Amino acid sequence: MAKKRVAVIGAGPSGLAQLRAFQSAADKGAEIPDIVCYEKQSDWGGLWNYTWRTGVGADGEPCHGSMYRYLWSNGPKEGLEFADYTFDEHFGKEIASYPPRAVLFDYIEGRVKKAGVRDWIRFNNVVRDVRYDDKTETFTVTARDSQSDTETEEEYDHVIVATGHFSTPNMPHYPGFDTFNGRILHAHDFRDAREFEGKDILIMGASYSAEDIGSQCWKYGANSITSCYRSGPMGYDWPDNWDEVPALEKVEGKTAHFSDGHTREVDAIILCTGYKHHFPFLPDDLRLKTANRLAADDLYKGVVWINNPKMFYLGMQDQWFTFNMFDAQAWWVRDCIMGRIALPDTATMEADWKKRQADEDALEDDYACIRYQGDYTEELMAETDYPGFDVEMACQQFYAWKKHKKKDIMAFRDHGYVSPMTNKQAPAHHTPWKDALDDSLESYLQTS
Ligand code: FAD
Ligand code: NA0
Repeated sequence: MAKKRVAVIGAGPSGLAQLRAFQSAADKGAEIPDIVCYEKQSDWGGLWNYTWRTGVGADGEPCHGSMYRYLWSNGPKEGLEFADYTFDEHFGKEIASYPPRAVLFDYIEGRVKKAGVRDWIRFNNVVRDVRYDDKTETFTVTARDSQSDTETEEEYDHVIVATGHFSTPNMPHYPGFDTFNGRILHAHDFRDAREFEGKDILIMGASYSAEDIGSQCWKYGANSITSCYRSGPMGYDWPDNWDEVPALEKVEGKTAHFSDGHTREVDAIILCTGYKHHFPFLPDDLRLKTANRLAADDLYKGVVWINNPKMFYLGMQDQWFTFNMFDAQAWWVRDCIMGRIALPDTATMEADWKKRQADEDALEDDYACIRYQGDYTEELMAETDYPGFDVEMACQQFYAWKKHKKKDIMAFRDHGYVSPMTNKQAPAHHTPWKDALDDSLESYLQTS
């Protein structure tokens, strides 16, 4: 029988987890399918591959990057650590718990360099179209190589979509935006907080981007920060020059009007209003449509596209757990493709995601959400040979992180946590986050 062919779309943390999953099976002597990974950027790492570009990239495609300079992990690294490649192994020592982007990029890259899977990736290749043929039971993947300016069309038995879902901005319109006398941008296009030094800024939204982009602007010298919420406030004990206020109603000139009647003069508006699941390369019958939630629509076990179970999606959930959850998914998808895991009938798969959503809807608070996603990760891990880890301990680190944020939102990154992989306590970072203006790998890793 001819070898199966598998297309992986995207070489971010999810796609790379998939490559590592197959490579680890090959390492143990299994015969694996032929894998081709399409990556539209010139390097791997997904969002962790920083670019200064915004808008349209050099290849004429929408720029994928939503990362900005000076970003430090928003959760403790102990919650995202790979079970098969620890921070300790990569850096040769324990490092502090909230690594900046460059440090996490180095860690992600370390594992796949060791696995030797770079040759499986076609860089500068944007997937433009995927079609399924019922007669041949294969997918045709059409991609454009931006270097050679040529198109390829190839057949695959399986397609795994790992293109992320924090790249296409959700951009609401409010009255007065079209005549605002300042800059309006989405978090996706935010790059360097120093642009807003001395400025009065309005942040819209009340989630991670709002919290962190506001914090960056505060750290790098914005004059004032006003953040406004639609549903509920973030509710942290903000610094004196940060006000959290109710919803924006309109802007007039540079004046922002809020629903409680008060007004504020602002120089720039940063829309931290979230992202859309967007798959312009997929036709209706293959395209996932879901809200940003812990149990996505139409995905059995959170990964199998129930309308055509030869197709898979990785990392499409909202995320507490990240890299090790993507691993759990990738190992599970690998085993499904390799015939080690059998899929049930469509009705059972449909009932599965609906039950997961009903369970999610019943969760009472963030602590329960963390546990829920930990349980999901554990469920998938238990069905494969992924090394596994102490999920309960990882949850405990997340709980401590939440308490540290509540206590002091500008100092939570000064804490260290215990690795669920090595059981070792991370050291405190040498400089408090608010004073550490250099986010380079060299600066972070120095010991004093
Ligand atoms: P991505 O990282 O988005 O990678 C997707 C890849 O697919 C990209 O390389 C892209 O170029 C490629 N691609 C897209 N479309 C195509 C196409 N048509 N053809 C070919 N290739 C394509 N998580 C944490 O754990 N800790 C954090 O501190 C953290 N910070 C974050 C900060 C920001 C600003 C954002 C937006 C997210 C953050 N996240 C964080 C969450 C993030 O989602 C994950 O860490 C991770 O990057 C998701 O990996 P992914 O591979 O699923 O998607
Ligand atoms: P994110 O914060 O970009 O995190 C993504 C927010 O936008 C919600 O508060 C929502 O309000 C609000 N919103 C949406 N539409 C609105 C509208 N029309 N008017 C006003 N407000 C609106 O997005 P979401 O989806 O969490 O919140 C949208 C990801 O990026 C996260 O996974 C996070 O981990 C990652 N991230 C990480 C970091 C760091 O690591 C930094 C930034 C982002 P409502 O009313 O719907 O609640 C440091």
